[in-house]
Amino acid sequence: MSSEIIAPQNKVYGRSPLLRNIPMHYCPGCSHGVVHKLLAEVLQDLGAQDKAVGVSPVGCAVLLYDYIDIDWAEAAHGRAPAVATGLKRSRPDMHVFTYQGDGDLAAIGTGEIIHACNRGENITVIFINNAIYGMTGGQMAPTTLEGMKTATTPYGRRADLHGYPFKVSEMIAQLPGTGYVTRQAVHTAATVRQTRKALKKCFEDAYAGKGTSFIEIVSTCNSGWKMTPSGANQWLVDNMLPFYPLGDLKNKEV
Ligand SMILES: Cc1ncc(C[n+]2csc(CCOP(=O)(O)OP(=O)(O)O)c2C)c(N)n1
Repeated sequence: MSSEIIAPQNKVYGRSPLLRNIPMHYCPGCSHGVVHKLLAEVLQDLGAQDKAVGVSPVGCAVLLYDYIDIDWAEAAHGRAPAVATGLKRSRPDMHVFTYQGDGDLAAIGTGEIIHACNRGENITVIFINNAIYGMTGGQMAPTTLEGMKTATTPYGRRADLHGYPFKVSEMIAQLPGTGYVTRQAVHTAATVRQTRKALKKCFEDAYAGKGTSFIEIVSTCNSGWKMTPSGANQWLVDNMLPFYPLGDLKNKEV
């Protein structure tokens, strides 16, 4: 099909000019690459190449700053919301965002994310929930499902021993400082399109001063989960989405 007859909002391939042409370091099937591409497209749509600063995490996405041609800061594990707070307060004219995994945001960085959202910092938070510590070898994360096998829960997560899986977005939506809180995924063309729309709204709302925008993207880590890419997508549908249902959790119009 020729690209001319595909409406721009339906395009799920092609390369944004903001996406630098470097080799991809992610495992085949990893959700991070898809989200990086969407992020580049949304920043391009917003004309934000010279008006955006991202704060990249520690985790598999640590090299995010290499992929997208905007300004970046790199934060210590879990500290991205604190760094983003400083950036946004000193440059309110910029789109400021963090990009964090579940180990980064929901374990070591729990304090930072709760307080940044409770203060209502006008930033966008992109939260990649793959239910595992991908970079360090697949250990249990706060969002690991009950029964899910990881490197540190080889017989499956047990709530009585390891605690309950943490629904981060539900908690974040309770905080008065958040404006838009949504949970999306990128395992199908339809969910990729929906995530692109939600991501754009996140940036627009935070820029308009509506408080913190928070987008959780329910993701796969097929290497850490020890599955094929398509097997991981199916596992996400069968196990992750019933516990982490997709959709908007809060949409505060200010
Ligand atoms: C202060 C600190 N503690 C621990 C680590 C080790 N560490 C690096 S990445 C990581 C987990 C990453 O998992 P997640 O944030 O879920 O991202 P993913 O790799 O799955 O995308 C940990 C614990 C570190 N680099 N710094």
